[in-house]
Amino acid sequence: MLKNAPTENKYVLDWIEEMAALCSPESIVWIDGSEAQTEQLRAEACATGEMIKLDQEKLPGCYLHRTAVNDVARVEDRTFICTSKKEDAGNINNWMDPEECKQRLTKLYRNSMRDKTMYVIPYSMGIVGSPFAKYGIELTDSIYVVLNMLIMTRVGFDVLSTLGGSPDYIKGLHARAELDEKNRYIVHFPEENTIWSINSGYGGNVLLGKKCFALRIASYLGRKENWMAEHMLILGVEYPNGETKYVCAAFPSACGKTNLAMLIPPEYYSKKGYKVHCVGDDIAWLRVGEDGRLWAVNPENGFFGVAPGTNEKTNPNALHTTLKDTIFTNVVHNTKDNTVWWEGLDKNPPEVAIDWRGNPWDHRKYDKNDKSTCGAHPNSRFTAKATNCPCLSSEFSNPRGVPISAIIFGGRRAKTAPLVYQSTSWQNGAFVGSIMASETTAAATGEVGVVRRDPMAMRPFVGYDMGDYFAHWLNMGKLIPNPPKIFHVNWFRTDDNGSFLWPGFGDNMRVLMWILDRCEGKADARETAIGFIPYATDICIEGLDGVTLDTVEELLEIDRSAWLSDVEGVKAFYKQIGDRVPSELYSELSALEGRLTK
Ligand code: GTP
Ligand code: SPV
Ligand code: MN
Repeated sequence: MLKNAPTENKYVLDWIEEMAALCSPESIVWIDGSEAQTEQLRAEACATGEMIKLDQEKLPGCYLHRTAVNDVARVEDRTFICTSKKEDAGNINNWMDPEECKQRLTKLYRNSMRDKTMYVIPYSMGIVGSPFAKYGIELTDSIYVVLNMLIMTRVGFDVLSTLGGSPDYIKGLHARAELDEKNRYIVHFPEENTIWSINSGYGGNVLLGKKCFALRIASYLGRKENWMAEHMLILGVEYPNGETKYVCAAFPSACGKTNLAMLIPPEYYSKKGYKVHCVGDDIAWLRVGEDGRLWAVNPENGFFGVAPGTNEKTNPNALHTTLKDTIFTNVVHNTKDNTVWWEGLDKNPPEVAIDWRGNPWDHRKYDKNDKSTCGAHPNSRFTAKATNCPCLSSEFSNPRGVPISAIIFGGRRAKTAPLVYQSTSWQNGAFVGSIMASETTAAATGEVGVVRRDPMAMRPFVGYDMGDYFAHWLNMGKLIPNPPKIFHVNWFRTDDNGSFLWPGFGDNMRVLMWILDRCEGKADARETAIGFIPYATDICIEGLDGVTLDTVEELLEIDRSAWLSDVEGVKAFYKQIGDRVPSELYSELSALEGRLTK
């Protein structure tokens, strides 16, 4: 079946041969990245009903896809790190013995592609040929996966020619199989550069370049090779004098990365000439540059963004990015004009519509307190090209990446975490990242809205032991002569009625400016038990409706008893991680406790 293969790489051909023998596809098709082949695949997916072609005048190049009802988010309980020693995967990850895992999954893959086509997708995370790029090949039986990978990564035969005869690529095997949730597995063999995914057709479970490779496998490689793979957006703030400063921010899934990455400055700033440019919205690969600073590249080529809540006010840049060449997943289909809709897009839900499950949808029955009445799934998404983003940074395709002034951690915390605070050193900043917590969201299956510890927003994405991951952070600090300053933000603090105190979205720029001023030594701060806190008067609220100095004071308040109970939560969490948590972090924790009880 591998006649006329576009490569002679023995490591590639032998592996595909072996996987094809296992899955028994009817044919094998190599994905070349050409528009002609892509168009043919779109047509095929539409012919079988796998995708719906939307109105091509209103939404040129746009399609709708619905996944199975039981398959709408990442499945963390079905995600495994299969290292030969259990302790190398750590206590936070699910672990399976690699051989046992392969045996179990081999049974599931056997003949799973009978009568189907196996697509071979050669792709690059990062600019093909650049020193920071890493290559992968995904085998899949899903055209939807192929079309998404074509948007999210750099696909083409140039990947194969750049790889040459080398074995240095990530092997990914994906089969939809029966979409059986009980036999759904997302497994990683970091010691073998291999990813196996079966019985899912959804996003992070199956677009293997994204969470599986660019975070789980890459974090494992980064530790060995002294770089970092992080769940971070990258953005640049351009000053009126033309200079641009870059920051990275790590927030858990569905906690505001895409929104922050594409923010539109409030008029107060835009009038003065400030601009924000998006380099990435989900993943950053970070390396120490020759100049001693930390440099970031976005290894992706598109955005897999949360649809609900995206609108002309909250995130016009994201909305405009999705107006062409976009695949929508699990949103509402407006069958009258053949367009799409989701909760929070506008106040005009379609009269004649199909919901994300594929059933007729009556918006009059929508009850915002009952998620089952939603037209779009809360984790419905758009897959859109980075190059269609109106605020895409000119540095997006710069293989060197961008130098980072600040790293920002953040989560959803109704209480406890203030609007912003600054750590006191790299070590203290790593500690701040390690004690992060956030209310869970619909991006992963399971309960929504419960606080869980999510260090560096990487809890579901570290491909090895969490304690070793913390140690790697501390070690990287020693390797960066001029490290970024580290901050923590919380856009989600609520008042006693449960309403957000902070307007968020574009107005988050006001907090970013304090952060950048701190990096330049231009803004003052108050030293508190948890770190440096702004003086309320230093957060610019000019032009903000309904936010007073008192609101900002409230947003910056630190409730010592809430923090002390958080400290107890951290102790329990560190204990759960196990004995590889570095002693430096325990010192930071007891110092924090000491300051809080003083
Ligand atoms: P992933 O793609 O899952 O990694 O999510 P993300 O971190 O990119 O989150 P995204 O920007 O898509 O935002 C998720 C949800 O949070 C959306 O419903 C947004 O409307 C909401 N959100 C984002 N930023 C803010 C903010 O500043 N304030 C408030 N209140 N909500 C926000
Ligand atoms: C996330 O959950 O953080 C995402 C979506 O970015 S997924 O690709 O499904 O992981
Ligand atoms: Mn994400």
